[in-house]
Amino acid sequence: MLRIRLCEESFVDPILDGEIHTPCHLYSGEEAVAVGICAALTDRDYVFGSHRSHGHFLAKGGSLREMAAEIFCRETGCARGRGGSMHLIAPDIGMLGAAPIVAGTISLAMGAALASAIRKDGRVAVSFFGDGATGEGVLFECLNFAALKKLPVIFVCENNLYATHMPIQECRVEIDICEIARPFGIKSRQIDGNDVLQVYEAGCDAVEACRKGNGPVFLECLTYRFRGHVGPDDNIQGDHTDIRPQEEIDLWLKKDPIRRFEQYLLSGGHITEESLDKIRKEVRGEVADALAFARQSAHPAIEELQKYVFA
Ligand SMILES: Cc1ncc(C[n+]2csc(CCOP(=O)(O)OP(=O)(O)O)c2C)c(N)n1
Ligand SMILES: [Mg+2]
Repeated sequence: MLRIRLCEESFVDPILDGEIHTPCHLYSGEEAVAVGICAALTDRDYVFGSHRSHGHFLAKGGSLREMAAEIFCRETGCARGRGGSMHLIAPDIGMLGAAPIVAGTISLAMGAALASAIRKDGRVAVSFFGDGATGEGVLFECLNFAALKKLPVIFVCENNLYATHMPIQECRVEIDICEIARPFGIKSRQIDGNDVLQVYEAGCDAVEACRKGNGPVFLECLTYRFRGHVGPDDNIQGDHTDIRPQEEIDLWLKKDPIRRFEQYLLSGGHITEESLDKIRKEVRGEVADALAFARQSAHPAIEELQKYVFA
């Protein structure tokens, strides 16, 4: 979680300075969802992300250097600098891709789960998507088909209460998103997405159900982004303004998933302040190394501009 947070925060200045050109949807505040779920998976399982997937990529075990290089659009990036922040991929470790199209990878996750069921290889596929994706028809088609075929797929809705700048109450009548899976006969739970242990437990249960042929599972994780929709702030008027109520932001800052887990570890005597400091220092070093690597890497060659582009 710390690796994700420090990485995200390290992008803030380069974004504001214009050094990073790709639109960046930062994941600060939502780390417990990606980490809790991915900790329940193995390298052989599959993950599909969205436009806000830095956390999914890192939690699945993606290389920090390759992610930073991709965000800086360099040849050494995980998509060779062609994709940017929203096209993160690492097939070797099961991160099969992220995409900017809202709900665009849900059917791909279902397809991966179908392949796994046909091959009987025991792999589970996870589809991470936001509350905004519940407005897309493809989600409902996938819920039905996955339920019908009992596919090993976990639908993880990261409900951060907003789709761009639209509060959830203005988008839907039923704001408990977990309810939408029940009519399809899918086991569904709403969990505290800022409590990494709760997410992990729910992830383990869901993985077990899928491996036993009792999938799919739907998890709604309640969470909140600490940064703007895209970039560090909500700059919809061209200025840095966050349209979310300050009291709401303050409330969620108190539920910071990293601080909560640190406090849990400290108060239970599972870790000392000194070891926490050591971890922070190590991760800061890793992040600094990744950014230096990205900055030193070459841009894709101009003569390769149309290579890997398919029309
Ligand atoms: C099909 C489609 N429609 C609209 C957009 C523009 N868009 C990008 S992100 C976004 C909102 C997504 O909200 P949510 O799914 O809740 O994810 P969050 O940004 O809150 O993590 C929209 C509407 C898009 N990328 N794709
Ligand atoms: Mg949202």
